[in-house]
Amino acid sequence: MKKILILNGPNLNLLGKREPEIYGNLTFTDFFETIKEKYNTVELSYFQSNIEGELINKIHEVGFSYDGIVLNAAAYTHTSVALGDAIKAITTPVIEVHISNTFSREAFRHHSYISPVAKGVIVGFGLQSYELAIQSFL
Ligand code: CA2
Repeated sequence: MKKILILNGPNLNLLGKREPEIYGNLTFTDFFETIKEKYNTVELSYFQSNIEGELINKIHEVGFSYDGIVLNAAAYTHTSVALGDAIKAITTPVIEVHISNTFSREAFRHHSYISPVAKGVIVGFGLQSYELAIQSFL
């Protein structure tokens, strides 16, 4: 069975609880339960942290054995050289996802330290962005 990790960055624990006009009203844990059932031919796991170093540790932990990482680094996308370096150092392919269309938002969201080292990027399809990434790994 393929192993895929969904890795979420800062503030994504607030999904479904704040700013529903941008991010929708489903909590990520509810969404995760539905996709675990839907994609039951893969071993899906989920980790969220608001701490940059914890995200990097997780990338190191799974990055040589898993088949894929679906990463929404949230605001660290636009700031973290360290996350970009971590992805560059591992062998597991990473797909960068975003819920909102970052290109229709503020200019500082147009740059990503993840995109150059990602296998691909899926932006702006709501929570479906995660599903599209999983499908591409299958
Ligand atoms: O659209 C995305 O998925 C983002 O990665 C979300 C980040 C943002 O900084 C990126 O530019 C684009 C923000 C995540 C914050 O999530 C919240 C969810 C609910 C309420 C408040 C924040």
